[in-house]
Amino acid sequence: MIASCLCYLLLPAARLCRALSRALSDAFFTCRKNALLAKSSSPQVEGDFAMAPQGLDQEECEGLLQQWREEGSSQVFSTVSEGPLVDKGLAQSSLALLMDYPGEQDAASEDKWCSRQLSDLQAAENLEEPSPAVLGEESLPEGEGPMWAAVPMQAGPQYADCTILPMGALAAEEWEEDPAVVAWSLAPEPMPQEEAPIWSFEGLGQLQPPSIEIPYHEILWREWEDFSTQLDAQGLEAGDGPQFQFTLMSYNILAQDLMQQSSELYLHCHPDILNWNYRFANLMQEFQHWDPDILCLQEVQEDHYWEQLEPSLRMMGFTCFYKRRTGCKTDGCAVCYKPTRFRLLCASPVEYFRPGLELLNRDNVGLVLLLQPLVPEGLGQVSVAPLCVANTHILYNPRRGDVKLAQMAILLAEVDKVARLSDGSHCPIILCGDLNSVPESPLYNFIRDGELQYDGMPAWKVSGQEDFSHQLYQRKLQAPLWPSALGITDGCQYVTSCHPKRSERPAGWAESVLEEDMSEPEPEPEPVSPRTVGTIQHCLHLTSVYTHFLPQHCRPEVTTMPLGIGTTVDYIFFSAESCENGNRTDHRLYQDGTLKLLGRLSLLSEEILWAANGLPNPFCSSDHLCLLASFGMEVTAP
Ligand code: KL2
Repeated sequence: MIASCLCYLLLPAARLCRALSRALSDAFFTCRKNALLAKSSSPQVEGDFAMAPQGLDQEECEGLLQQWREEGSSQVFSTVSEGPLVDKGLAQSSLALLMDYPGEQDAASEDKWCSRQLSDLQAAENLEEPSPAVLGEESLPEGEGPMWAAVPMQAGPQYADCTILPMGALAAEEWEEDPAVVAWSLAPEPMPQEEAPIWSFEGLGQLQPPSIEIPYHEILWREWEDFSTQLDAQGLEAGDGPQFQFTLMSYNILAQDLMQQSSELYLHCHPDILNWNYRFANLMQEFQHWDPDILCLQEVQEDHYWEQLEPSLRMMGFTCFYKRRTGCKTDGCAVCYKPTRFRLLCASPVEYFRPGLELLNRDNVGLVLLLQPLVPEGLGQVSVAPLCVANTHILYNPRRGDVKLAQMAILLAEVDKVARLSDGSHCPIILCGDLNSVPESPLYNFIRDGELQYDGMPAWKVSGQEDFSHQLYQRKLQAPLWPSALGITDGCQYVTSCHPKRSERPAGWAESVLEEDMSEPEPEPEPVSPRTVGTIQHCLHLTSVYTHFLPQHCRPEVTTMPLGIGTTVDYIFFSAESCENGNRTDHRLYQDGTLKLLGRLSLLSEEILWAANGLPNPFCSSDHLCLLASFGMEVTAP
């Protein structure tokens, strides 16, 4: 810890100077955070975050705050925003690359969404616990202006104290009343690609409306990495022939209840930025900003889902599915997709809890959807394979790698079932979520390599989160990892013969909802072999969108920052074809298969997040970063 802090102190002076100039405009949060840090009883928190607030003493802060109150924040900000906007050009061009689907948001297609969504939601109604008057009946106000800004107009009692702010400029009075402004409303607006001034930074001052500068989106700027041109160069035909392209986001949004239960993890945050209404508005802005076609969320609190997230996401054109954790946990996973881009074939909530089984006595869940890509009409008579999307939040407990592996095995078995085609092969798969395991850990390697020799492995080793090697008692993994009664083979497939028909399944079993008739006999699973005692396998060929390393910074990527320690636990895995190299003991090599990775939103390093006072901060409203990737699927003649 001390070494990390020293390392941070020695970061190049240039970054500190830049951060110093930003600190002025961040005076309010800085001030309050310093005060909080001074009170903090946790030396870890103090050590890690002490560097973030730069250069202002208490008096200066109070002076600036006073000025803010007297003059309105915009004036305060405009006086400190004159520095060179170094990253702006990159910002603009990166955003522009995401604007792949012009015309989707026109009025005609909105109409189409509505009817489509209704029928999908009616399907959803059968799937989950009945929701409090959210599905189907009630009429939502037609949004004029930004789609989700209309949400507060629904103001039933549940919205009474909701301080959702509209997109765009905020009036000075609003700033005075609520300094916890929605930071995303100040982020640069996406621009069409041709207008993006990628060639020069100088002219940007004029191109921009007189903007209020908040430093966070500069510090935390995330590059869009475009691989489509590289694929072209390698002859991997990303651009050849028609493709179905889509973007997918995976995001642990930090359930409010969990945050309050572990409040000691958030002492570095200004209380206002931890307020759910602030975070909700900010998260919505982030969804809207990146505008994914598929959104996989973790730590979605049930009341927030039904009362705020689902209605707002629906207004943004999403159809949403939710699976709450079992037991008394109040959060769960959601998968949302644009019905303009996909048609639902199947939705399968997955519970990992098995009564009476100690290995599976935890309340984590997953959610698997099978989606049929809808090819644009202009492409004529062509077809695309269905896409299987699995989202999960695996157990946190760093000691219980055994539980994590068993949870993953259940998810893989469900994915195998949902994604299996009539010839025994699998359609393209995306498996994403918060796996509470680090890169190159046994659990991670199991997903990537399709095999894990676990026998004798200490349970804490599985996730790589923490080192418990010093502990006297260490739970060891022993074969078999799970009892045969679970009905899952060590190849992570359901034992078809033990598989009760849906109607015979015990109460509480995760029920599949089939929109189309998929009840024909299930094809035999592709055999996974050879079987070795003490080894588990799976036959889905998966590889990670992210490489877990930032070459330009020579630093590891970070997806979350508990107590200032950056780590990767969130992933987007996708189907990639393996290139057999003749030696099965080597790591398999992968190339993109029917799913081509076209781009991704770069992650950040721990050091960069320190400069923004860690996570959450006024700009990023979760303790995780979102993951975002763009894929292409081959379109074939039928
Ligand atoms: O690491 V997480 O945060 O993916 O962001 O997943 C879990 C943890 C989440 C759901 O269980 O709650 C957090 N110490 C710190 N964080 C915890 C703990 C704990 N003991 N238990 C749960 N969480």
